[in-house]
Amino acid sequence: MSTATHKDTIFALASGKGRAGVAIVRLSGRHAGAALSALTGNDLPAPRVATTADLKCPKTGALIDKALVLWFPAPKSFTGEDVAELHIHGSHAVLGKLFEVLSGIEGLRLAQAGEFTRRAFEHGKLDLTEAEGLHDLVFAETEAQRTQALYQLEGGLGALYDNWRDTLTECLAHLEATIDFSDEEIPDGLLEGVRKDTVALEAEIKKCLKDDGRGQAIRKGYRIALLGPTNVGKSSLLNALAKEERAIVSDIAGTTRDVIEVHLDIAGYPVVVADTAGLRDVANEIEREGVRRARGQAEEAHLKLVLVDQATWPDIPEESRPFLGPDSLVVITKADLAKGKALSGGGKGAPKAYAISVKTGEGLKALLEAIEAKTLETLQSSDPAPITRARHAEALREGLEALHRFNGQDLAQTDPALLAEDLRLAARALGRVTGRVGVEDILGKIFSQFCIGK
Ligand SMILES: Nc1nc2c(ncn2[C@@H]2O[C@H](COP(=O)(O)OP(=O)(O)OP(=O)(O)O)[C@@H](O)[C@H]2O)c(=O)[nH]1
Ligand SMILES: [Mg+2]
Repeated sequence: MSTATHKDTIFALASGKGRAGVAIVRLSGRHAGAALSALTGNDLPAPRVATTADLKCPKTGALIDKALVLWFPAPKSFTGEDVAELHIHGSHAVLGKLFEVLSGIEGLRLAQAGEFTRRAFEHGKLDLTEAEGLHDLVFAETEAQRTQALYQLEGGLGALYDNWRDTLTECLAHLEATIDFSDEEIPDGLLEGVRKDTVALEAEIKKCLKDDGRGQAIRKGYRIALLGPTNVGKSSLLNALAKEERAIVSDIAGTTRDVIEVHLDIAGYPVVVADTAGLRDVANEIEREGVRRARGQAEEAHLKLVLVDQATWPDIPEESRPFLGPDSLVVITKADLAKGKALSGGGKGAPKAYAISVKTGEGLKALLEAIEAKTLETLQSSDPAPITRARHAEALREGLEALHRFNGQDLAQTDPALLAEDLRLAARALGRVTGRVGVEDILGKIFSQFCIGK
């Protein structure tokens, strides 16, 4: 871990934007203490004790605000550096004045996105998975997102990857012993033990990779695409699910062109429902682009709702048929117009069909229950998700490849130095997930996704 020392002291609003009773401005770096003293015109307060203070412009002596200040000397702070927190009144004018004054203090500058967390990482306060967990917790909107983010922030995910890496390091040490020592000095069964551990690890990583997608779906939402011909009632269903008029509904075929998304909380899980353009062959360039986007949504979706008008039921329009499958549900729309026509079942082997009417509300509850069941089937598990980002999966795949190569070699017949290289590669790949090794090149990308003040 690098022990970075930063020249600049950074500051930013750590609390939410907009008018509020209290806003928190955080300073981090070696000038934080001097800046706090200059603002209060006093000695530094006792560490970690909330203290009231008049904040004044050091140059003019003019009062900025009455504040509560906190002083966290390094290394016992969020970033591991000297940190000061100013709890001020959360108005635009107070913040504006304070920022103007802070910018005028020697050595201070506004923080970039994610810079506080990056410093915390560089000072060993958080590993990369914990930093990502912190980011996810700040953005969590549903219970499942909160639980997953907190597990990650608390080091659960990092511990899993560290354990795997420890196993590999131990195997590597045993293997290297066979290079450095003579046969008589090496205990019996050493190589067999290594093989047993690496085979078990390969199986475990493989199992986790199968679970790829769950953690990311909890972060980004379980995706549902509404698909079907024009005028079938896709936008009407979207509005019914959102319980507000999000999409334009009209009896003009081809009303929806762009994808319209609504975010729902279903049983504590995040769900993103996407309304799409009606599927049809059209000359109009804009609508054709809409249809292309609809197909893109269908590809990305965890669940496809294939909408069929009761008037055409049980025929499923040609364009919609490719979307039928185990990850789709058929929805028969406008049931209120069915005039006694039977709308159940799609025949033997056909996917289960749900008849609904957004006019009367009929069938909506059963459809929602089916959506909930599908969501839980994919996202619910008693185990925390082992992969919550694409970069975790990439590193795991790379580690698995090296491990698989290692396990494919005859340990007694192969040069231990060559064997060791594969174990080293696997360990390095896993180490990148927590940021223990070789991550300089990706740090900028990871932390720039954070917000300013985090
Ligand atoms: N009677 C009745 N009419 C409905 C129902 N659902 C939708 N409609 C009507 O069907 C027409 C088309 O509805 P939309 O929701 O705009 O259809 P769409 O599938 O989004 O259409 P495009 O955006 O053109 O692809 C509108 O006039 C709606 O009022 C329903 O359950 N019952
Ligand atoms: Mg529409």
